[in-house]
Amino acid sequence: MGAIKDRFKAKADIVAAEIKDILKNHGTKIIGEVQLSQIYQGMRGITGLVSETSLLDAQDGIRFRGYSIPELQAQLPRAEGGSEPIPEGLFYLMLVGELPTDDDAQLVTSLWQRRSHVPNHVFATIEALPVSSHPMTQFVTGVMALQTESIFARRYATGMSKKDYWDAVFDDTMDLIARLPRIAAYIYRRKYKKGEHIQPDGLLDWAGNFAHMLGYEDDGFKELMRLYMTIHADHEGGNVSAHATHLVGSALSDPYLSYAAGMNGLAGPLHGLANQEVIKWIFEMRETLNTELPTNEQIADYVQKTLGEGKVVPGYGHAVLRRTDPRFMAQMEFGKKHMPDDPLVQTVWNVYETVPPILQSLGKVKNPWPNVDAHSGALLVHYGMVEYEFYTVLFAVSRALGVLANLCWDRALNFPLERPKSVTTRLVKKWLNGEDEIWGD
Ligand code: AMX
Repeated sequence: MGAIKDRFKAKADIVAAEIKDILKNHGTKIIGEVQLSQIYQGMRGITGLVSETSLLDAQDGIRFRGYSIPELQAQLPRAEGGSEPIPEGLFYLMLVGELPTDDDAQLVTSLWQRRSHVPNHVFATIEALPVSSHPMTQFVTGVMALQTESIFARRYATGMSKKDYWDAVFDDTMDLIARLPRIAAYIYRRKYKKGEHIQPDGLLDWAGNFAHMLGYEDDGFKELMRLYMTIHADHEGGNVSAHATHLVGSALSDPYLSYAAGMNGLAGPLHGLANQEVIKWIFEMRETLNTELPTNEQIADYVQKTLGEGKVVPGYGHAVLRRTDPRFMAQMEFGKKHMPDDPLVQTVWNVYETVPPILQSLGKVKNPWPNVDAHSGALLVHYGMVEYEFYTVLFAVSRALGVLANLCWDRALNFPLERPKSVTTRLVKKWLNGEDEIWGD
């Protein structure tokens, strides 16, 4: 672990000194205005966070440390014989800020292999839940049970210097990421495969081994997992899962508690649950229309029906993005390469041709284009993973890479407790009448 930890700390010390300098010389600069409407509308467009690992551009989509998804696909290390990037490389990039060599990525793989043991009480805790529990409920429960292993919590309880917080958070981060695939695969096999569990394969990379423990030995599925785990990892700091992890971590809750909080947010239908909603919506459409491959006209009618029922079209729209999500495009490329004739995948592409103009015509949808969730389910179904309630767990395993790399940075940069100001509508009304100030403590 030493080499990566040392490299991270050396980088973080440089950035900490830069931030100190920036704040000393420019700390009072005004960076924007806040309109009253923004505080009632989910704080959209208010810049209020620092997240070093990735940056979202409304037009170009996500960039991880400056690299776009196609650039990462070309430049990150791959598994032997594979053509997709391995998530270990992306994690290294987010953490250290530099593209890893093959050896660097291999080092991350071996660190995670060594730290992947999950204690029995975690499985026993999951077993205490009804099998019918949603996989995300089981997953977050498993993570909470694993919190007994937190090095940060233990060291904090015995008295740890503030300057060592980052070190304990780093150790927890590596342990937690290493163990998540085992917990997720356990839940999948418990819920859908009669509890027939599969032991880890110590020779495989992190995502390849995850695919193996889920029960999918197809090389195509392993490649899909590498791509999936890479593209879902991070989407700058303000989305619900990243922000919740950061917020809870700012109270010095350990990485297990913080990550679990973030994943409870990911489980919401407007966030990570959308991928299960998408495939459910397509399955229902195929059943209603009684065809495997609906025409664009049939899809258009079905979209109108969905909208008429007061529902959103899942997988379309975004709070920040204003174009087709490059993560959707990366999955579309994967589909074209591995399964161009699959009718479900073709339906996803036909929906892509049909939905944007309809959403555009509503006049209120700011982004009519597909997001990451519009595509992922169809690729998974192709390989036989039809249990769509499980999809958000895959998202959660991937999202650990971004939110936990961020937590390491939060502690290394000594970011303080997050505590924005809130107001009441009563105060707003008084302020509008000139009777009170809107700023308080
Ligand atoms: N279908 C129908 N209506 C939509 C829509 C969609 N896909 N996307 C947005 N709208 C509607 C909103 O409901 C809102 O209507 P209202 O004024 O009557 O309440 C209006 O358009 C304006 O919304 P917006 O500013 O464009 O979007 P937002 O920032 O408020 O919300 C999002 C963004 C993603 C929650 C929204 O587009 C949505 O609900 N999409 C479908 C669910 C989805 O795909 N979520 C996944 C997001 C990605 C992720 O986190 N994994």
